[in-house]
Amino acid sequence: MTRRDEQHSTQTLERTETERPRLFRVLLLNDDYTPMDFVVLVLRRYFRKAEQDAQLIMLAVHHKGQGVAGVYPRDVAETKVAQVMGHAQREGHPLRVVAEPEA
Ligand code: TYC
Repeated sequence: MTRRDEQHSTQTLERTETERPRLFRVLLLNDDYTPMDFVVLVLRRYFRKAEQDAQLIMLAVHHKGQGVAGVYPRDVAETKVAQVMGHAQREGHPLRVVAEPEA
């Protein structure tokens, strides 16, 4: 709906439908040096994966080059990227994690 305020010529757009917040995929990227056990630990601690799921995701990333660790609203996804990158750097691992918008 459109409403014109004649004195200030402002326009207010009202919408009855509410948009869902965009979601972001957090991707793990493969490298040759980060230990497999560290990637599994990351998937368990930061992405709440069970041991077997964490192993499968880690191996999929190892073989395919990248894989989805989880899907979250933007602020949550960005926090997880920062937490995981910080942890990896403190341990001296070159693990890379990125967030990208869902299609
Ligand atoms: N390719 C690593 C290795 O052979 C393991 C690995 C898996 C690293 C997933 C990063 O996101 C990653 N030690």
